[in-house]
Amino acid sequence: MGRLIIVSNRVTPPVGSGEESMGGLALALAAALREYSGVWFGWSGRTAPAFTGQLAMQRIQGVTIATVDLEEADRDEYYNGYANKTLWPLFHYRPDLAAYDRSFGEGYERVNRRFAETLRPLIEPDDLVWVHDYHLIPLARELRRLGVKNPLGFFLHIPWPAYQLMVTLPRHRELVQALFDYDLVGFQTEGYLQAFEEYVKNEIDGVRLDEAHIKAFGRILKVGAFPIGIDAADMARITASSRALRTYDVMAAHTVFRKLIVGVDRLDYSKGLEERFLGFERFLVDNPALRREVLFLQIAPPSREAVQAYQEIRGRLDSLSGRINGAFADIDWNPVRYVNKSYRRDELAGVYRAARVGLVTPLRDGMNLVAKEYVAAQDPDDPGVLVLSRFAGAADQLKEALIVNPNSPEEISEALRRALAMDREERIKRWRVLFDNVRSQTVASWRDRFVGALADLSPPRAVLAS
Ligand code: GDG
Repeated sequence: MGRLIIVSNRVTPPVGSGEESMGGLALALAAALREYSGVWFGWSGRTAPAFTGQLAMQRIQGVTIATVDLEEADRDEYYNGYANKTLWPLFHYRPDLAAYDRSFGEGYERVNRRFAETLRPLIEPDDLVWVHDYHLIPLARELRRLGVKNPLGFFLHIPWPAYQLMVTLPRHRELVQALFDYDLVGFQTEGYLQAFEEYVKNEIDGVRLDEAHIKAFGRILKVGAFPIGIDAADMARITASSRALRTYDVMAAHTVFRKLIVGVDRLDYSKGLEERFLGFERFLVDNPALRREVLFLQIAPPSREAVQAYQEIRGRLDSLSGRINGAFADIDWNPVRYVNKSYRRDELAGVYRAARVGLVTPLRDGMNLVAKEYVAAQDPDDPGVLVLSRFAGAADQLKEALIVNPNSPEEISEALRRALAMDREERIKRWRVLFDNVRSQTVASWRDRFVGALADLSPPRAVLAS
């Protein structure tokens, strides 16, 4: 097999950062690049007065990283525009938040073209190219225009929306057609793959040829569900690190005679934070006797702050947490601790382990890695309980969690009551099944399955005569 070229909007880790601040996904992709050798290409995160296409090449911990600067208009129209104001809300079932501005679509096409032109000289004949996420759907089309014949794979980290939602997107057909310039397209779950297939059947008259192939637009595309996982062994290892232990002790000291409920999410409307706060408030109202026995810690580092919907949700959460604390706090206790900053991975591990309940209630989520990290960080002899939204991709696999509809404050309240009352025996029983899943379906196996499927394009990519 040739080299592996990974393309994503941003190249994580942010240059110069230590491993403790990298996400599990970044670690896994970096490890793949060390193994297969290759290049990780993406936007530097910086803007320049004019686009030059100048590549900055660096070697960080055995991985070659190639980045390019964009123009301010690129950032506004492509990243903050089409990617995060149009596709993200729509794919997370929020058409009410989706903005359809022609300049966004133009910026999106332009940046994909620029990415392709800048990346083209780096691609050698035997390389496999693996493109990540909704920012870069048209990249394969642009690379093909430049004569690239290599196997091109695409993985969508977020949901694929239901057919009726997809057709609300202006020029949806062009976007879907662009996916057919890849050889392999991967989704997080069978459900998202089915939604994609439904679109192709209804809208293009496409057909599923077999388990793994869809024919449409005169092309045959290999497809599959590739549920992403985490490095469970690494999570267990960092849970025993000195910083994780110190964080655990701090949390334990703050919750003496109390049980900790924890949520960890980017500050994003798709994560269901408002609904979660309302569910917790409902729990306090419904269970006066249990009130002083709990502390709800929500860690929510801000993200995409240039986008208005993200500024608005921040304001609403500030007032909601204030309202709950105002109504229920005592001189020595606040029910909600809401923090808007990010923590190191080893600190998060300590927090997860100290929490009796992991509260993961997105309204929509491609997978949700926090749910898996929470499971991996638990003490096998005294594990906590995962409360999980049915609308997270992870709910397909983590069936022993307490599954809830995140839109229902009553269901959240009831699940919290059950989780807090659950005896050790049942907690252990459920956790073992969850942990087996998290331990066996890791981020490395996800990566190897995807790269394996891309390397093995049999029957080979066929461009049918129209
Ligand atoms: C997208 C899809 C899919 C969070 N706060 C801190 C921190 N995090 C880390 C978590 C976790 C990661 O960020 C978040 O991953 P999620 O999967 O929960 O969500 P998205 O960011 O929306 O990711 C999602 C994922 O892609 C992978 O395919 O699962 O559905 O939306 O690893 O731990 N990490 C650190 N400090 C924090 O404060 N260090």
